[in-house]
Amino acid sequence: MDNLQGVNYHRSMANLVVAAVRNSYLCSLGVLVDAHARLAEMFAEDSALASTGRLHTGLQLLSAGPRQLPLAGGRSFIMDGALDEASDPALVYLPNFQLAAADLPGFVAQQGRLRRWLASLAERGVPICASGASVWIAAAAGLLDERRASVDVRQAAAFRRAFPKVEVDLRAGENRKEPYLNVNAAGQMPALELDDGTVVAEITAICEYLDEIKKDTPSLIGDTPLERAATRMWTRRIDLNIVEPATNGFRFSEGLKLFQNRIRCIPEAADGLKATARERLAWLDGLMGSKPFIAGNRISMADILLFAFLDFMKDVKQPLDPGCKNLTAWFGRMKARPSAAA
Ligand SMILES: N[C@@H](CCC(=O)N[C@@H](CS)C(=O)NCC(=O)O)C(=O)O
Repeated sequence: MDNLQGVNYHRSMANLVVAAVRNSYLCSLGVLVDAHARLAEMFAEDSALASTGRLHTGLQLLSAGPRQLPLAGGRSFIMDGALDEASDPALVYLPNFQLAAADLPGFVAQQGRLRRWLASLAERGVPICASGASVWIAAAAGLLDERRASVDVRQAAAFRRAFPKVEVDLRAGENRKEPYLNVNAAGQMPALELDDGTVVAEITAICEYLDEIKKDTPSLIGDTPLERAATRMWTRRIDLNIVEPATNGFRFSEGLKLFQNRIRCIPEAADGLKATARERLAWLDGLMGSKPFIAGNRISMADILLFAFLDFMKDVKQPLDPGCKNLTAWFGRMKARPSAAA
């Protein structure tokens, strides 16, 4: 136990404040309270631990609303006090709470006192953790600006609109599980959720939908049946022959750790898939000749799809072969467009 000498347990375990709003899930706190109690017992019973420090469990359950707080599940709980009764918190935890997604923005806007209290503690360096819907409160208090947050996928679109300076972390594979599968049964991003709850998925379907409803800008699909056919032909060739093999090549090799528990991965296919994408790029390079854009003289969805994925591929060890001179020049022209920087 010698290596524990000097660690300030008194400080590190002291004064945990749980600041709850109505409909909070305080039951999950049972685990935390039990852990504290067990640690306190260990410190009391073990003479080696007792000599290194004293465990002070200062858990306070504070209400951001009335003292008798209604909890999720219809019960209520008499809290230890109000926010201003916090005694020098070393850590603040905001538990998840239950509210319909549509009501969240309004509810969060009403929590001005809690937001100001959190902001002032954060300024003093007190760590603040939030789970579930409480992430909205932390974001509204300005604690997450320019940072990442995990948000329930059903709330992700509304959260993005409310807090555009917070990145929503979907890399943890939530997209391959319920409840996201209710949004997009294919388990992939992007998915476009409309105000009436209808979902459109698949990149090309989303682009075509947006292109059709936005009549005041030039079409990226085409203005005539033939232009549209050419865009769809090239888009399909790029999607099936370049994007899919290249991204699966990545998923089955460099991305294997991230993807192996989400989808069927075939590591032995990775090299072949990458080679397929390279060959099809070389094929496309030959067909490009001096055409300014993939489908001819006008920019289209085919250019944007390929540009976006080549930009991704260069970061995952599948850069465009500089020998593909026409495509390299085209990529440079695409990158120089102001929209590429947006
Ligand atoms: N065919 C799909 C492909 C989309 C795709 O590859 N999405 C990637 C992100 S750009 C994704 O969801 N990756 C996470 C995963 O596959 O679990 C589409 O057109 O929407």
